[in-house]
Amino acid sequence: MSRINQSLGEFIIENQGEFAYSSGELSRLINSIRLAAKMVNHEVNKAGLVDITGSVGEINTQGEDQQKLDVFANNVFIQTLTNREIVCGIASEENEDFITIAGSNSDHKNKYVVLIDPLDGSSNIDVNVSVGTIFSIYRRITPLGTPVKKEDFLQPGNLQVAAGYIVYGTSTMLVYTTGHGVNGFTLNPALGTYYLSHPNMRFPEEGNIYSVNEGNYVHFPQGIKDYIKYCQQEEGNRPYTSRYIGSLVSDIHRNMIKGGIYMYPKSSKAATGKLRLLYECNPMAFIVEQAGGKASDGETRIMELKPTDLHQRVPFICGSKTMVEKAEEFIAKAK
Ligand code: AHM
Ligand code: MG
Repeated sequence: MSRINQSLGEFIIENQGEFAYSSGELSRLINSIRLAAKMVNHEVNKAGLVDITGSVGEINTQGEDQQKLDVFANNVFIQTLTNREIVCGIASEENEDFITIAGSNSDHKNKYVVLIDPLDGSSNIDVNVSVGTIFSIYRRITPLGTPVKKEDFLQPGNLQVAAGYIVYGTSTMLVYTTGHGVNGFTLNPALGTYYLSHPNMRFPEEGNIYSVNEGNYVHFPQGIKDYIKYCQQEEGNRPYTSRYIGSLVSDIHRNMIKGGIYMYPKSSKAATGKLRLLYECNPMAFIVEQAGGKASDGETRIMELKPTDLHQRVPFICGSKTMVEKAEEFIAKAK
């Protein structure tokens, strides 16, 4: 039973049953993420005050300019998880390869791997728009006691044990699932404690918000163009409202509360879209589905895709169930 005003720490203790194979490891892992998120939050909040915004002058693995806060967040999450010896490996959107964590006894005894996008939407930092962290947790599939391998990270989304995001917005929220629904916690900055503010979050079945970068319209496949036109037609509860922050976590968070669809389709400029299957789409898909919504690449359920590469990109459509189904209908029709 969830109680309002319950802290995240209390919630984790009282809901141990949620944590499969409850050796306490997964709850300690979520605890470490919540701690790292507080450190990142502190830094993000003072971004306008100190000389920490802007580019660090390096290019990350996807050829994008790395922002200083990206680097900071990446280090904080990796160090927090490494120092606490909770996981056996970490893959980050900011690192080309995964990191193996042997543990102080070099016994490779931990069973979870974490995949993380430490600071998503970081180009928004300079203009004071919200950003997020996204994480995904799996049990390793290679034997305990041996170093992790790439295959431990290349698991389909439907094998995720937990996933979550932190949105650094007007308030900071941590939202996560362990496969038993979705709960949202808001950080009280004065106390440094997250409180259960959004118990059992549910995507409305139907909504009236569509979120897509329409600047790319001419490059979209016909099915997506047709669906966008459908969103704009006057009929029933349409035209829908267009809302696009350009910060995945915030766009999906809003749609989960108000009802809506988010799309980052493939285009003639980007054949597989922009978003990364492992660091962005799978964790968000797990949360969206656990909240009663739907997530697909336009044809196939995101969580059933078999990853082939750590930094693989896929088209991503998610949100209120009936809206995603309608978009899929248009895509199928245009084929
Ligand atoms: P990032 O991981 O480099 O920050 O990029 C991901 C972000 C998402 O948060 C957002 O939905 C999308 O990129 C916006 O891209 P675009 O500016 O092409 O619309
Ligand atoms: Mg990202």
